[in-house]
Amino acid sequence: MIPSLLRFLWSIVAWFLGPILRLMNPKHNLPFAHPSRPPPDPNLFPRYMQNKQGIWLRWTEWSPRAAPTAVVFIVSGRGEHAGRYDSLAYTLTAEGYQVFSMDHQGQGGSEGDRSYVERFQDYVDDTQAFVKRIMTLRYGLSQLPKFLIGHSMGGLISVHLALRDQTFWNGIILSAPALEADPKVATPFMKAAASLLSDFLPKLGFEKLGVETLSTNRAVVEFAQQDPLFPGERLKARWGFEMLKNMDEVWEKVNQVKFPYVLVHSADDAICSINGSRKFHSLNQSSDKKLVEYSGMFHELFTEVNRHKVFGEVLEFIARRAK
Ligand SMILES: *[C@@H]1O[C@H](CO)[C@@H](O)[C@H](O)[C@H]1NC(C)=O
Ligand SMILES: CC(=O)N[C@H]1CO[C@H](CO)[C@@H](O)[C@@H]1O
Repeated sequence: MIPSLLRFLWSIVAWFLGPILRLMNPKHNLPFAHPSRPPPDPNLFPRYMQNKQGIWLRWTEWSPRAAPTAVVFIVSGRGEHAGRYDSLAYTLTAEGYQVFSMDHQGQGGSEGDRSYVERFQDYVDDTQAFVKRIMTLRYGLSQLPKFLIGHSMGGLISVHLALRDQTFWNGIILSAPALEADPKVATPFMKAAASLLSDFLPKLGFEKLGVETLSTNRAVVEFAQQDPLFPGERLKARWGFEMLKNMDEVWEKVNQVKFPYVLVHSADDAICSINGSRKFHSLNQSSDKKLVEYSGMFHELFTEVNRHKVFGEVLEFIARRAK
């Protein structure tokens, strides 16, 4: 009661202070990267690309021993970086697939304000530009079947990306996608407050998410606690508002979804509820779709003790469509 009252009073104060706060938090306050800045030496930093905002984004690739038979793009979740997908990527390269992943702006080895984005669609634009760049650089790969694997926030990015060009991808794999906020948290009042703060204090930090409920695999949690590239930044106002807005957009467009997909999600996921995945799956969209529910696993199915079961689903999905 008291926190919501304070939030409400704060919204009123913020309303009056708006013009001043706007000046203090300019909307297009670019991070330290700038388009006029010379690019890093490509010989020293070959795996960087510059996005439309001038931010340098780092990417990673994993190659199979022989000529690849399919190409897979991994879209990581909030605060993450490509290195957290080594185990999944090696599993894919062992099957003969070429794998790529780019660290989102504000995350991992990429530039940008930590855990901040001006517009959620900037993540989608960056990912689309990255895919396009790889397909141009490695012309041979563009002839191969293409797959997208999105985890958590990366799942939300992947749905938006796939909707832009549904025939480009041979299949989409969604792992615990962030499609729906907990209705107990995202109340209409909270949404209104988030909208206000997103305008007036976009970089205001909120909750800090712990890593304990990422995986039941203790080794993964302990590693995450010490990973300097995964520092567990506070959620920021603009980021939160943009997430909510883009989740809502999924439900407006869900009946347009035609792309083949497999959804993997655990009923014991405390970070992204399985409810969103069940709802997405129940609304008729694609004729080629599958939802696999697990229990006893947490949010990161790809790092779980029993991840081989999840990898099995992913490999089977790709193998069937990579011909
Ligand atoms: C998920 O759905 C169930 C059943 O409708 C509900 O009881 C539960 O509160 C929901 N959980 C979240 C996080 O939305
Ligand atoms: C349950 C449902 O709405 N099914 C529809 C899904 O889409 C196909 C093709 O558009 C329809 O034939 C089904 O009736």
